[in-house]
Amino acid sequence: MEPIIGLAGNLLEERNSSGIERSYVNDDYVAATARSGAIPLILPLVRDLRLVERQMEGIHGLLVPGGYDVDPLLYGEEPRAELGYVYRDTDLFQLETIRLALKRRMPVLAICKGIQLLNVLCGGTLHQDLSEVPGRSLKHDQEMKRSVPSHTVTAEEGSIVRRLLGASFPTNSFHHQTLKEIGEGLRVTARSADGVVEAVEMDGFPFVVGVQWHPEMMMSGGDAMLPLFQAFVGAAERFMGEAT
Ligand SMILES: [Mn+2]
Repeated sequence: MEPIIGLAGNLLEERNSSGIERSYVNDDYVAATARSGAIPLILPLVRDLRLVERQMEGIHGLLVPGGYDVDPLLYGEEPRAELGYVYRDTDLFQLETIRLALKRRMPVLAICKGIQLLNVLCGGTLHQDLSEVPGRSLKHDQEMKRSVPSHTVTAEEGSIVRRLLGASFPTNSFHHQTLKEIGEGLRVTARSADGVVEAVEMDGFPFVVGVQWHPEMMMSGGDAMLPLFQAFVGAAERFMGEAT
């Protein structure tokens, strides 16, 4: 039986007078999860965080997607001029899903904003804009098709990403924020050539991986990121087996 992967939902604000907000995740997350042998299930954002525990009862792995910028007040910083749009409710909901997943030792794949929230949850901080990063020289907001890789990432020895994707591999890049101080329990396992953190992992857990690139978008253009998704789904399958 396929494991169920919970996709932590986002809110999309209509930028017109209606102010309507839609619960959603990008279809790439759904498609990539389904193609990797799992059943995707979107967990809609709720503002009463007491509901999240039961919302997550039926899932075997948590995928945290990309989204708006993280509220810097959540990691003890004032907003800088370069900060983008922030919607704190999405941060609070998604942080709660990660907290509960870690509490249950459930597999987690945290993508883009997901890796940033994972870091903040563990007490880490972010660069609010890449212009703050000393020595930053690469273009991390590519102007190319979303499935096409634009920069190289180098993975640490003994890491999950290296085992699955190799010592050095190309990724796409769509971010203007990045990890600064690394949270407790996390280990940086991949960087781009200018030193920007591109992956973290949590030792002592079966599968907790955060990546700054968008593997789900690359899945629409080929199989390079399939091993990452399959390993995540495999870990969710083992979690499902232990739970029953
Ligand atoms: Mn990048």
